[in-house]
Amino acid sequence: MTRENQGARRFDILIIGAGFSGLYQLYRLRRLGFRVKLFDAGRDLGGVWHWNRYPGARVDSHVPNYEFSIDEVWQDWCWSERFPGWQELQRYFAHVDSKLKLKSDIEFNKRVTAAAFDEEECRWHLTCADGEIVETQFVLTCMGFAAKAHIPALPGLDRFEGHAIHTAHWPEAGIDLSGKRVGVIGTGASGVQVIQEAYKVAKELTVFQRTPMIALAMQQRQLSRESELAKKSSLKETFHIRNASSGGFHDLQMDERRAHEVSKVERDRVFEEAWAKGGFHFWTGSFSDIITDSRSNRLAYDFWRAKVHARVNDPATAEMLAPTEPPHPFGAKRPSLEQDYYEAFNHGNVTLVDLKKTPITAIEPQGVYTSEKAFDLDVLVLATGFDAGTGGFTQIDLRGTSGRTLKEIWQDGVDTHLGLGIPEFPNLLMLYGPQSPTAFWNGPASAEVQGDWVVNCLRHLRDNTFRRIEAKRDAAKAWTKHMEEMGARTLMPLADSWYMGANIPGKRRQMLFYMGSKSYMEHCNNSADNGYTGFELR
Ligand code: NA7
Repeated sequence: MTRENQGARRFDILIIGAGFSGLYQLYRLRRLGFRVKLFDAGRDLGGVWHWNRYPGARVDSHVPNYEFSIDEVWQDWCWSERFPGWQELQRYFAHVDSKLKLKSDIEFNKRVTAAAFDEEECRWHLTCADGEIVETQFVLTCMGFAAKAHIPALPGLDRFEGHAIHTAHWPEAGIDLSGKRVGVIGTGASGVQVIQEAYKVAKELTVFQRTPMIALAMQQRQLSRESELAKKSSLKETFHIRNASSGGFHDLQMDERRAHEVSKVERDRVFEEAWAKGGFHFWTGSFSDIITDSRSNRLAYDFWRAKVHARVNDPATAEMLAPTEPPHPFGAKRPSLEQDYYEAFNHGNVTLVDLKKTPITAIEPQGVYTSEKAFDLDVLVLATGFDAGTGGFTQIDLRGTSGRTLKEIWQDGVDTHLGLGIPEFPNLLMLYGPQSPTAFWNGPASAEVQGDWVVNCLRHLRDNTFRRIEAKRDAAKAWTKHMEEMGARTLMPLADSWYMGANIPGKRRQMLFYMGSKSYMEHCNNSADNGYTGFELR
C-alpha cells in the first residue's frame, strides 16, 4: 500500500455510472451482500438522461420497452408519452430511487480519472477528480456508449463570441433560443431533435449538414393514465418477451422474406405497416435482409426518400435532405426518429447548408464561415456526437497489469472477450461497452440481461473463492475476429458511422458493437456454463 492510500475506503465492487446498467448492478449486488458503491460524475441519476437536457432531447426507444422490469418500479409508474422526453426520464429515475433507495450507496460529482490494478493485492486503486483514492476488488464500468462528447477541431471555435455548446453539455439552467440566430452543426439524432425545437422559436436557424440523416417517423403518441394502467396486467409478459428478444424490444419482429423478391405491392404494404408503427420498426422491424442485401436496402431507401420529398416544399432542399443516391446504406448509420424535422425546412427562418459542397472554413467571433458565405450567430449548437463506445474508457488513465494505459492498447484496436473483459485488466467488467451489442440493444433490456450475467459471474467467483478474473488474450482476439466476420456479412462497414469508430478522426476503424443480443447472450451463457471459458479464474 502506498502512503497516499493509507486509510483509503475499500469496497468489494465499485460501479462507475448511474444510468440503467449501473443502477441495476447496484440494486442486485447490494442485495447479495457485496460491499458495493456507485460513483457518478453527474449531479444526479440517469446517465445520458442526466447530461442530455438540450431542447427536444428524448429517447428513441418506445415504452414500455424503455424501463426496468423490476416489479416495485413498474407497478405504479405511468408514462405520459410513447417516446418520453428527458424531463420525464429524469422523473422516472427519481421514481426508481424512491422505490429502490439506491442513492444511499451512490456518490455524485465523483468522477473517476485514473485506475491502476495492483497485482499483489489483487485490487484496483481508483483516483477521483476530487483527489480521493479508493480501493476495490472489482470495477464495473457502466458508463454507456456516449460518455465522451466529440467536439471537432473547428478552427477558431474558441474565439466565437456567442454561446457555443455541445448537446451533451447543455447547462441545467437551459439556454433560451427564442429570438436568437441559432446554428446547429450535425444532423445525427441529437441534431434532429434540437432542430425540431429550435426552428419554432429561433429568429433564424442555420443547419450545417455534412451527411443527411435518414430520419424515420417517430409516430409519437400521448399516453393516458387509463391506457397505461390497462397495460399493467400484461407487462410482466411484455418484459419477458423483451428481455428474450434480439435487440430488447417486445414488439419488433422481422419479416424473413427478401424485400427485393416480394412483389412491389406486398413490399409497400410491409414498408407502410412498419412506417405507421413508427420508431425503429422501419429499420429493424420490416424485411430482415435490409441490412445485408444492397438491393433490398436500396428499396427501403427509395421508399423513405419518397416520404421525405412529399413533405418538403422546395425540391432542391428536399434533394439535399434526401438525395437520389443514398449517402450510405440505409440503417448502416443509426437512424434518428423525427416528428416534424422535415417540415422545419419549409419555414422561412430555416436555412440548410450542405457542408460537403461548402465546408466550414473557420469559426469567427461573429459566427460560422463556410467556403461560400458567413453566417452570423448568437448560439452555435455542436450536435457532433460522441467518441462512442471507447471514449468513456480512454479518457480515464486506466492501467492494467502491464502498466500500459487502455488508451495506448486500444490505439491498435479494441480486443475484448465478449465485450465484458479486457486482457491485462483483471477484475474489470464492462456493461454496455464496446464489443457487446450496446448500440443495437435497448438500454434497460441490456442492463438487466447482460447485467444478470455479470451478477452471476461475481457470485460464482465469490462462491468458489476466486479472487481474480481476466479475459484471455486468444479469446479476445477470437471475439474480435468473430465480430469482424459478422460485420462483413452486413452493409454496416460501408458507412462512416460511430458503429465503426469512423466518426472520430484518427480512430481505428472496426466494428465496435455486436449485432444481435440473442446470439450474443448464447455466447456469454456458453462461456459461463462451461466454467467461464475465455476467462482465467484464480
Ligand atoms: P451522431 O449520430 O454521431 O451525429 C453527429 C453529427 O455531427 C453527424 O451529423 C456528423 O456528420 C456531424 N459532425 C460531426 N463532426 C462534424 C464536423 N467536424 N463537421 C460537421 N459535422 C460534423 O451523434 P448524435 O449525438 O446525434 O447521436 C449519437 C447517438 O446518441 C444516437 O445515435 C443515439 O443512439 C443517441 P457525419 O454524419 O459524420 O457526416
